Amino acid sequence: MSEQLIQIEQHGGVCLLRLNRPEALNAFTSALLVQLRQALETAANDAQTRCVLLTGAGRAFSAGQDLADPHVAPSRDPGAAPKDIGHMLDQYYIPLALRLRSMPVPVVAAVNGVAAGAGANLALGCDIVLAAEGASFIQAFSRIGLLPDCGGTWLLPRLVGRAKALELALLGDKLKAVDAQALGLIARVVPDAELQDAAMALAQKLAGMPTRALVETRRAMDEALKLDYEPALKREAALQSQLGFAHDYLEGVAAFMDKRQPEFKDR
Ligand code: LHQ
Repeated sequence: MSEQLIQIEQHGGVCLLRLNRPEALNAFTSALLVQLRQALETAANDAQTRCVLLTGAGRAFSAGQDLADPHVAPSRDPGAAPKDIGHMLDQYYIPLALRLRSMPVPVVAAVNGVAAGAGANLALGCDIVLAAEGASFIQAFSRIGLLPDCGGTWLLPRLVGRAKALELALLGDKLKAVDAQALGLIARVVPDAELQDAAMALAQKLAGMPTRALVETRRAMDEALKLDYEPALKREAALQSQLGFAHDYLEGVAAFMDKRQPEFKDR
């Protein structure tokens, strides 16, 4: 049996996925990337799952691409042909980033320690990012002669503006979690010892909410980034029409009128 590089735990409606190569700070090998994508696919197809929570085992969230992986490590032999590391992105990272961004349920990242390179940008692509006080974010790419991938060039300027995005990407310095929150890069910071409980509580809260409305909200916001104001207003109206025909709207309004907790079930 192949090594289990993703730990999967089901907690009611929450599917917890834990990157599990702690000895290498959860750096991504192709095997880890494949297992993560498979785990997301399974969660996407499981009607019981209403929220995904992504975190890391050990002291790191992820150190990004495993630089010792023979697929990407440049050969020191001067006669060897250079490797096309873009293949690694095409084959593994892009499908993974797209899968995360199009999950039919909200995705929470609980950043438990350092998140570097691809590890940082996959976390930042999640819907709500929580971090432990001791966690940090590093756009490590420039340190090794590369540019931010896994959506970094798209996400960073949108999250923090061009000036700070370029500062983070060009310098590749370590950004503490509290500073990441102050910049608007992530949503919340909690004390280290409270991260797992706080992230699970948040994920459970999201799992009890109207999943379809949450996912359409993400979609509408991502689409609105490409639209002018009036088309964005019209897109909201079109999506709202669809939500208005669905069970959860009926249930949400009925529960409000009846002064009881709603039971949402659309996905
Ligand atoms: C690692 C790694 C690592 C292997 C720590 N690989 N072993 C996409 C597609 C194609 C090509 C290239 O890239 C990409 C996207 C990317 O992600 S590029 C960016 C790749 N990541 C990095 O450049 C980060 C490299 N790591 C670091 O800078 C540091 O390790 C950080 C700042 C993450 C943590 O520093 P420390 O807390 O001081 O830990 P450490 O450096 O001592 O690492 C602990 C161990 O983990 C160590 O192994 P050892 O056997 O000596 O205990 C490291 O070699 C290993 N490790 N990152 N990416």
